[in-house]
Amino acid sequence: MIDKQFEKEEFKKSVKENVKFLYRKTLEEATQEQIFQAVSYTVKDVIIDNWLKSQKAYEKQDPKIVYYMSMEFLMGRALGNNLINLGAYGEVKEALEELGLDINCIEDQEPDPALGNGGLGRLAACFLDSLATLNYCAYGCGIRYRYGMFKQEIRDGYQVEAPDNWLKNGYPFELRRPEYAKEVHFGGYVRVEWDPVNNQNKFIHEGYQAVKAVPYDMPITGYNNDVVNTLRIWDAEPIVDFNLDSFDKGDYHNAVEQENLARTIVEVLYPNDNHMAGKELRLKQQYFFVSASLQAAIAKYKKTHDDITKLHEKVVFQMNDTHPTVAVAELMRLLMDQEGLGWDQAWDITTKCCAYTNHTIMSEALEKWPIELFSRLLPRVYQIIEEINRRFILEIQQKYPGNFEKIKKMAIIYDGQVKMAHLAIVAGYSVNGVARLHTEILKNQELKDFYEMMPEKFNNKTNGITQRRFLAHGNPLLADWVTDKIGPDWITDLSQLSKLKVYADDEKALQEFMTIKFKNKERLAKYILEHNGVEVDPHSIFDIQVKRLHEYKRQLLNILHVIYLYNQIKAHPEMDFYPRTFIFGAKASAAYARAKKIIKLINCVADVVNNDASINGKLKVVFIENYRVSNAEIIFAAADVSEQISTASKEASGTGNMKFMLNGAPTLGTMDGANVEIVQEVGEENAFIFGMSSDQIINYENNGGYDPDFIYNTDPEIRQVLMQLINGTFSSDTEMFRDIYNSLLDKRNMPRPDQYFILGDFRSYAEAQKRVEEAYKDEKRWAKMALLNTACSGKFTSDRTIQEYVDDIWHLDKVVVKEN
Ligand code: 26W
Repeated sequence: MIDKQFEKEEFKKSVKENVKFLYRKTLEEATQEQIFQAVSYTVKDVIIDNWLKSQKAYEKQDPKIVYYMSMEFLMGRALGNNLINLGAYGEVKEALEELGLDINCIEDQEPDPALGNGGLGRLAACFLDSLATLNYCAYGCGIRYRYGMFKQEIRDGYQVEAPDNWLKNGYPFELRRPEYAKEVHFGGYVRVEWDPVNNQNKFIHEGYQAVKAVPYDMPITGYNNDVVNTLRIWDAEPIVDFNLDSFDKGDYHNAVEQENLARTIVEVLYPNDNHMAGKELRLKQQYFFVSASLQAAIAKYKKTHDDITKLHEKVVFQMNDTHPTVAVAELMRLLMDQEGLGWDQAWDITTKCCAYTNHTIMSEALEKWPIELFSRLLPRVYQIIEEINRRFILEIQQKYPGNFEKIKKMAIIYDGQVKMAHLAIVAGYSVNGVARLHTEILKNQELKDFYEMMPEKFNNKTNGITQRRFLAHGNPLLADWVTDKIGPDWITDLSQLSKLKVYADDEKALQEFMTIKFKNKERLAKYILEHNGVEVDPHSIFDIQVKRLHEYKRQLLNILHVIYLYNQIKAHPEMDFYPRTFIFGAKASAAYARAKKIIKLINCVADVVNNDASINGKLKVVFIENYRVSNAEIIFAAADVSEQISTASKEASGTGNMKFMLNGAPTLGTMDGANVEIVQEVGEENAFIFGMSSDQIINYENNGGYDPDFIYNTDPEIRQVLMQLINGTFSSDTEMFRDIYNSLLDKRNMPRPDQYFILGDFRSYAEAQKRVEEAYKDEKRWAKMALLNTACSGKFTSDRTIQEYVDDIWHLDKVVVKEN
């Protein structure tokens, strides 16, 4: 049912009024950005009614609440998504047209709230969408970074980072909630005092610096169910005139430092993905949002419950990787020092409230904090971790008497460091991986000792994505076609897509499907022309790799193969070759020099290939600048081939792979992460699988690596490609790509050359690419394959993932908000 607010006339009136009220302008005078704001306020108004209604329903029904604790939420734009979920996109589009406005232009005015890096942050955003849609009460807890993920500009082929000042015009979909502010304390020391009344020690934290945490709430709308949940992100403000305790009075320097602390703490998102830097400010950020969120959760619980020992019946904290793991010690602190519980009771509650998700096995991503830093910054929390560690070591000794290896491998504090994953596993009641293969690797390799000691904690939750954003909003043509064929239920039940299988041999349906793909390719071609100035042919195969730039994801393998194809075409101009457009999009962490060089290489290859008239436009290479959620939606819809080519065992799950599949692009990939399950769903004949298996890779790794020299010396075509990195083919500066060349071959290169088996998998990849070309030439076969990818993607909805979390870990209650 359409809300009154979204009746066209009402809506138009409201937009005009907002423009007047906000900017003292008429619609004709207002800029597109101002109109975006006005439209958003109209939409927010409707959302706020549902938000209040949801709050009322929750108060009445008292459901268990999940707090999804995450340093990152990669939300993407809110306006279009909210309109989809409110069932009002069509009406609003028409209303805007009647006002002479294009909804796409209006949507384009919104900055992408990019408060995340990549997979982990986007997963958090998909989960919030599914939680609201499935009628569960959930809070996202995070940080309101002033500057989110940097904007990527490409200058002379290099990545240049520009600040992302997403709040500069004010963000319409947030609400400041100063009445829920909390204090967070850093530094200082702990004084112990005997408490004769309760017959126990009292720990008093003194000499600290305090920061005020102020929450901003963003509404998370469910699909067509009136549910509005909350993403609560914390801003930091100086404490002045806020509970300044007597200790601080007159301490001018401390006051100034507190002011600085508040100013820096939420300033910027660390743009590291899968690489731990050990920066003090990052630990401050973690403790800041965790402490504030826990305080708020406990306060909320106590408003309507008087027995804190039953907290776990109403509350669960899900820790999105180890980044918020300090939560377990902070919860202990709050339960003991604030609520007055003893250790055993506090531990019992904590271990029933906290659960941990692991998102990576990359060893350089594992968070370990130096004791010195940790104990200085969080003295009381560190004391608690020490005690957790002491008790855990006793447990190890009891279970494995005399086995010091176990202590060495499992201790929470060891080698001068606090190991956050160990803390999360010991204190959490659930440990999950994010795809079947990933969970098996955790159990049998990375976390083997923990799995053997506490097998009951380990479980798998294969990731998913929300079809509301990545099909309904991102690919309206295909969404309408699907609805036309099987009805609209797929929007909340993606398993319905399997009904499309009956069209796999229906020529008319296949043609419609491919016509939509073509139109989406034209849309992307237009985007590329506007943003990159490169003309690409929508009749060519759109072969796409978009994701963070990382060596393990092997964009380098992709571009080396492009060079190889280029050489082939040059050497055999008469050769039969189906035109191909290789499209890349990727941000590299600002400090990751080799990753940035790979971007430069892609752009240098693009320069040469795209400007070589002798190849008749058979090959094009495009690097899409500033890959982010908003352009991702357009990119997935237009893909023919989905590149998922990580070194097996390294990609925990991947979620881009699922977005491509949903939009009808077959996977060209390794048997890694969720690719394994994608192939299982769609059938091997509808994917292009290549490369070494995770077992083979792990086996090599455990036995000192493999020998890329052998390949270099015996495969002249690969050798030619490598030579071209350093002989001036792609840069007159022959040193430009020396480091990349060395990384593949140089034995002095630590820990070993070609760590990611690029040469080892090259031939197998090239053969798989050949199979892609053959398949694409057979139009009917390709159409069937593409359609079947969409039809078999039902498993990969985040609705399914969330329901599994609810059934196995969270045990939430369904709430009813919308009365029928
Ligand atoms: C401490 C620096 C740091 C920052 C981010 C370490 C690790 C991370 C993330 C855990 C990296 C990440 O985003 N992992 C991705 O998580 C996705 C969601 O589960 C998976 O689909 C991806 O395979 C995984 O790389």
